[in-house]
Amino acid sequence: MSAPNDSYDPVEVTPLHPDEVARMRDEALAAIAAASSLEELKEVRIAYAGDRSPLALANREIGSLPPSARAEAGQRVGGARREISEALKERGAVLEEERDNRVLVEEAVDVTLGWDRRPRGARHPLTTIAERMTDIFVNMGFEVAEGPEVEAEWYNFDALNFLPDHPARTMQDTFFVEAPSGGESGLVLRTHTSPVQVRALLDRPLPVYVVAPGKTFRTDELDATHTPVFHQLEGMVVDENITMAHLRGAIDAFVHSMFGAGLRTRFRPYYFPFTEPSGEVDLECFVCRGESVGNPDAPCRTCGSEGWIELGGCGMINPRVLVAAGVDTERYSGWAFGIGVERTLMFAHGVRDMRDMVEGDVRFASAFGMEV
Ligand code: FA5
Repeated sequence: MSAPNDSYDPVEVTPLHPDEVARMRDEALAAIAAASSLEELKEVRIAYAGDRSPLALANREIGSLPPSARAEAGQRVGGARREISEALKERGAVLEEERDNRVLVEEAVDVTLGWDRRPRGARHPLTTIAERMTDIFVNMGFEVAEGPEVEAEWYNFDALNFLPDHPARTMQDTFFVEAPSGGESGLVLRTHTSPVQVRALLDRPLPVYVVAPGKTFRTDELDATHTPVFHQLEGMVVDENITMAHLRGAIDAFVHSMFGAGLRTRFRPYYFPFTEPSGEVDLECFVCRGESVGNPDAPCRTCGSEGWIELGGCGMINPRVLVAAGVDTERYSGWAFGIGVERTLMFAHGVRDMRDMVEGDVRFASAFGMEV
């Protein structure tokens, strides 16, 4: 810094001369405009706005001016430094945006590229078998229908002709969600996919040909052949002149497509409140084809040497259900069935224990391949 200059007038301190201040400012602005990267701009900032920059040094000379000249010189230098600081900020913003855009392009990751060192996920075999089961009926011309998993008691029980004291309604079988109140039906976790029968009949014009795959819930203990959360495939036809022979034909077509051509089926009498007559469908054991029956030397694990495997329930829809859904029972009749998806997976792939399906061990799912 120069010594105090008490006799300022007309002495001038060169770095504070207006022309010199303007020159330093212009040089700085030109360097800022020329900076083509954030690194270059950082150098420029140090050179032209840092502590040792020409204008910072000039600023120090202000103290050597006589007091009367300090304000004007201070404004001149301060104004130039402000302009430089503004220019640095603006150029910095432009260069940062350019850098961000460049990084987005240069460091883009192609998430669709294959990565062969990590095992690829597979959809759960229950999902894929439920889709295969559904597709067999879609190929026959059936539509897919849906209903909620948290279902009104009316759809799950009343509309299906379950009397108020039917044992299936008790706490042993049903997860109750909300008690009935004010004339409104209560809510349950649906215990079967049959409520979709009523929903489909109320939603669609007749004739109706639908299948409804879905999740169902019962207060069953988890063991080798039961799980509290399982899946069913419901099927239903309501049309004119529908007989049990059509049901038999549709089930046979399903069985042949799913388990193999030529397998026999049989209907055993059974009871469901919503079908009359009702039956259970058995499928000839596709492993031993009945040869294990009475033959202790060649036992069959698939059918337990019984020769038949139970597939699900079925029957002609009880006219009371059709009436609850507003169907003219003089003109229309129908049938329905409900098949367990877990059981179908057990039979189709020889799975011995249903717990393997629900415990989430990826080794179980990956044994079925990478079917998508
Ligand atoms: C029913 O649920 C009837 N709604 C089926 C039906 C539909 C009959 C239409 C007539 C007309 P059922 O309770 O038998 O029926 O169950 C059908 C199938 O679901 C059984 O054969 C079995 O494969 C499967 N299933 C039942 N409970 C369980 C469970 N806890 N775990 C796994 N699968 C089950």
